[in-house]
Parts: sequence; structure tokens; C-alpha cells
Amino acid sequence: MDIIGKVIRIDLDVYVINIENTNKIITAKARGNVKKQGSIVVGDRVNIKKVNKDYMIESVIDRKNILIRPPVSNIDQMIIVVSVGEPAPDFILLDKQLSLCFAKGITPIICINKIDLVKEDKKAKEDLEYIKKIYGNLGIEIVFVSAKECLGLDDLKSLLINKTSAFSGNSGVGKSSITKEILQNLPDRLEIGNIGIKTKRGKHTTKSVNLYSISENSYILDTPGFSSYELYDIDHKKLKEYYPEFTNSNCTFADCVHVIESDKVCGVKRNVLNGNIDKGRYERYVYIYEKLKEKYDKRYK
Ligand SMILES: Nc1nc2c(ncn2[C@@H]2O[C@H](COP(=O)(O)OP(=O)(O)O)[C@@H](O)[C@H]2O)c(=O)[nH]1
Ligand SMILES: [Mg+2]
Ligand SMILES: [Zn+2]
Repeated sequence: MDIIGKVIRIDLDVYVINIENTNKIITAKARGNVKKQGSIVVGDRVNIKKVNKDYMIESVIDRKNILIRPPVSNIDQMIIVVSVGEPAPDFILLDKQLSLCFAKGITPIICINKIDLVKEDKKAKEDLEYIKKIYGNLGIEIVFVSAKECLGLDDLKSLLINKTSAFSGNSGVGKSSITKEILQNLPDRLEIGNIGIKTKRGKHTTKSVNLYSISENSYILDTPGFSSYELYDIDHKKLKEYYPEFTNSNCTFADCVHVIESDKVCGVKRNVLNGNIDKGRYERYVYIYEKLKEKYDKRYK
């Protein structure tokens, strides 16, 4: 019978694999025909056979999704970290990340960090309330944490159980501080950072990606999830599909992307005027749409 495992790290042709439903970590090689079908990436679930003393990857199980930079597959959720205070939330980035999550079938979770600053900073409190209202209404899960004062980290940890999660967010929001808190106090056997494998990195090897097993079948990715490359790789005509609040707007115009410069009012615009759709969300949608379209038009000129 095949064993199923999850690739948590790749060192050239050595695959470090966590056997499913266990804490056991092994190393394996891959059959030539498997490698030929397309490279194996971190996050892949693979069928393994034990041949004498060695483990061999026989095949890669169909992927749920794949990110290109860094190459990693089967991401269940993206913990989108924003901070209140310094830096203030970048709402355009937040909306792009949410769109990409919906496009890739990744569940977004907004993690508001630095809530310790809300007491004294009026703007921080306003930003927090805005996110809670607007994004909470979209049905997106929001967790409130302070890595500094260790607040809300248990809530966050409970959301990571049985999932593969990546963290994203702009620099300075506290990703490293949060993941450090999550990764400390893990039982030794779950730590893979110092597993003894000889690596022979060629000089063209890019920095590798690691998944940290935080408990059985629960993993976090050690590098930020979305690169700017991926954030701009959305089809502008499809962008509207990734806005949950647009779907119930009964826009009756054919092929409408809800960006209308004339006085005509489409279903979505009407809901913006009525206040049913947040004006900020809509304005950022138009901005992101124009940017994506501009890039598309340039590419095919
Ligand atoms: N006040 C406050 N500062 C924090 C908190 N979390 C992180 N920081 C600070 O924010 C800065 C950036 O944190 P870091 O984890 O490096 O962010 P990253 O760039 O997203 O990895 C550091 O100076 C941290 O000490 C928090 O909960 N509250
Ligand atoms: Mg960092
Ligand atoms: Zn419309």
C-alpha cells in the first residue's frame, strides 16, 4: 500500500516529507517519470513506496492550487496580516490579496496585529473598526492580535489546525513576530529546521521554501505567501468575480465590469450610491481594475 505524505522541503533531489496523520518525517527520492511530469513543489501530497530501505515518490496527488513565487501548492488559507498604527493598513494591497485568495480557492483570514496600539491611537482604532465592519460583513474571518503583548495568539493558532496556511502582508506589519510566537514551544520532534540532511546547493538554487509542521496535518509556510508577481497576475475582466459584495447587485448590463465613466448607473454602482457597497472598496476595485487593464493592454500591443 502506498504511503501518503506532504513535501515540506526540497533540497535539490532530496524531498523531505511528513507522513500524513503522523509526526514522522522522512526523506525520499523521486522516480524519473514523476520528475518528468513537472517538478514536485513544497506542499505537494505524494504517494510514496518503500523500496528496501529507501522511500521513493511514485506520484503527485492532484493539487488544489499552486503559487508560483514562491513555488508552493495546496495552500488552504492565507493569513493576511495588517497592522494598525505603524504601518497603517494598505487597503489596496489588502483588496488585491483577497481577490487572489478567491481566485486561487484559498480561504482568507484577516489578522489585525498591533491591537495594543488602539488604546492611545485614534486613527488605529478607526482603521480597526473599518476593517471589522466592511470585511466582517463580507463574511471574512478576522482575528485581533498583538504579537508584542501576546494577545489573540491562541485564537489565531486554533484557526491553523488541520490546515496549510501562508502568511502575507506588507513589510513591518508583524509577520515574523507572529510566526515566531507560533513556532516557539513546539515539541522537538515537530521541528524540522535542524533535520540532518546534507545539502549540495548549486549556485543557481533560489532560496528554498519550508513548511513548518506545527501539529499533525497543520503547517505554516515560512515565507510570505503572495509575491507582487502573483498580485498582478489576475485577469482584469475576472476581477469582479472576486468581490463577494458585487454578486448580489443584480447588474443587468451585459458583460458589465461595473466601471462606468458616463452618467449611466449599473447595478453595482447603484449599490455604491445607496451605501450597500462600501465606497472605498468600490473605488479601490476601479483602481485595481484600471491597473490590471493597463498592464494587459501593454502586454498585447
Ligand atoms: N506595538 C507593536 N509592535 C509590534 C507588534 N508586532 C510586531 N511589532 C513591531 O513591528 C515591527 C515589524 O515587525 P516584524 O515582525 O519584523 O514584521 P514583518 O516585516 O511583517 O515580518 C517590529 O519592530 C516589531 O517589534 C505588536 O503586536 N505591537
Ligand atoms: Mg519579516
Ligand atoms: Zn455593472
